[in-house]
Amino acid sequence: MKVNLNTRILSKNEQAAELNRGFLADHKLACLNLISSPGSGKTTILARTITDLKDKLRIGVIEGDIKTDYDAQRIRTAGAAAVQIETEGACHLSAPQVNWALQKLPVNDLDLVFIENVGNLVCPSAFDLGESGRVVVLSIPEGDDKPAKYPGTFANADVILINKIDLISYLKFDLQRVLADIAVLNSKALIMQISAATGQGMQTWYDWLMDQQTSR
Ligand SMILES: Nc1nc2c(ncn2[C@@H]2O[C@H](COP(=O)(O)OP(=O)(O)OP(=O)(O)O)[C@@H](O)[C@H]2O)c(=O)[nH]1
Ligand SMILES: [Mg+2]
Repeated sequence: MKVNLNTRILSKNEQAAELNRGFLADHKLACLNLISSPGSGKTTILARTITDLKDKLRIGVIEGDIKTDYDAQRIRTAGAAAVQIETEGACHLSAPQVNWALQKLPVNDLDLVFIENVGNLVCPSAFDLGESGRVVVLSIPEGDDKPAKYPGTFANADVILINKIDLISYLKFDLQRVLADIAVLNSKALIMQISAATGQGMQTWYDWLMDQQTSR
């Protein structure tokens, strides 16, 4: 038997990511993978987005947490369909898990699927889930050194949301340093300063989201 060593053997995760990409394309669905540290505000951003865009964009959410379905409950309370994945210890979501969750969402009635990854600035960025875009959240209380310390995650973002901007005057956070560090890592990412608590800056985020849906 002859083995062609130039043939790339896809890993189980990559195969599932390809399946997800095909499934999302067939259903004309945009899909955004949301990555951040625990507590940066991912679920709060999603809940506010769902409420504010309820007449314009039909959103479904895949929630990833090590344990509990608390976040899926928050999403349902905000008015969107949600499927919770409990990873039972794993620090990131995998493409096969997302494949399973996509089958459970009412995809024919949706325009956009968010995947809220497990709170972690390291592992999630290494796993392709088949998403059409990556959104990384950095919140003010985490500190202004995070892009430099976790470069892989910030380098692969399409959008970087700097959340909890309402707290900037209370904490030592050098916004210019963050912007300069991100510029070194990623010149194409859109950077938006927002507060999911007060609504500040959210319109820019909504405008970008609406563009994602119409460009499918
Ligand atoms: N001041 C302020 N607080 C916020 C903002 N966004 C979120 N929070 C608070 O931050 C805390 C964490 O928010 P979550 O939305 O649960 O964060 P998360 O990233 O989903 O957390 P995990 O799912 O555990 O990773 C909550 O107490 C929120 O009310 C904001 O813009 N400003
Ligand atoms: Mg959450």
